[in-house]
Amino acid sequence: SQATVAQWQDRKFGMFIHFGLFSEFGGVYHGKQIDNGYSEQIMANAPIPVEEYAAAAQTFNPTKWDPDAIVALAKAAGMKYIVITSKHHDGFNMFATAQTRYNIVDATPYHRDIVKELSEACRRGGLAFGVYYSSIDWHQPGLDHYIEGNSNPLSDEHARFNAAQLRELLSHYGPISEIWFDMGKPTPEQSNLFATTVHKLQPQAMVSGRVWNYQGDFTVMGDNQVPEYGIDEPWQTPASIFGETWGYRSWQKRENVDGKIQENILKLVQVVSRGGNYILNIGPEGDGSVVPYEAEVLRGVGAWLKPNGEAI
Ligand code: JFZ
Repeated sequence: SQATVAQWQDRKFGMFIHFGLFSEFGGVYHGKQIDNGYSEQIMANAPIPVEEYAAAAQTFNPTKWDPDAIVALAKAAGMKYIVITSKHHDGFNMFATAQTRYNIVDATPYHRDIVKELSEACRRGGLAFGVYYSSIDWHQPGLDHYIEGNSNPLSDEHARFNAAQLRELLSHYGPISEIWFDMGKPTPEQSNLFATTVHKLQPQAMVSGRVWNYQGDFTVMGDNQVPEYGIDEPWQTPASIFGETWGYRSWQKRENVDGKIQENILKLVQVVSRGGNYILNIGPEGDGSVVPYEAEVLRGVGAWLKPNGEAI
């Protein structure tokens, strides 16, 4: 409905979190810095054999993950919502899913539902909560892995698996503000299955345009892309602080924090003044801790936004 869309648009500024099994690698494989793509896609970029990648779950134990501190950071930045990767292209699930044991609760020593605990922290802190959900899954049996997997149509079995996971995400985590679908090449029927599955269970949940086939509720701009002028539909610009990665990269150069703060204030003002929604990413480390540089950037944006936010 119009009210739902207006509510989503009014939030204007949110936190994106790319956190998953890939965070444990931090952009490094067998001692080598993997620099030919985003670090959250290291499985495909290195490449890492499926079994070897999956074995990393046995030591994935993000004990420094603190959802209330993340919510406090988002609020200090002036953000109104958080969207976290429930499942990225590697197929590893950061929530308790009954569809596969390849998830944070069943396959790691951590045994806790990251998505659940963040959803509850958001509720406590008064922030809206949404999830990123990758339609492609390099862990699916029989799937042509990696790059081929990015563009191949989904099998009907895989589409049913995704729909079952969507029902879980929409049933067990309270109100969901948006489902950030990404990538894959679903058929029109599959895109429709995903969008209607969302809307049936939570009519207010906004579906990202990357569900494809015109089934989305909002348009996602290219990463870090700010359009020259407003458009007559709900839209969002996703931005990563470094441009080259969304997931944690241990060897990332982190320079000129003041410049980075200015850059993000400018993008935020451009996006919001043109009617869009700005979602700025952090990529926590494998132990769950927030990268100090990223926290500094967010706090810097918030320090400017507090006295000036009303004007935009
Ligand atoms: C996708 C993912 O593949 C990536 O790992 C990350 O999660 C990012 C937020 O989304 O990458 C894309 C998808 C679409 C565009 C650019 C990067 N695009 O349309 O410009």
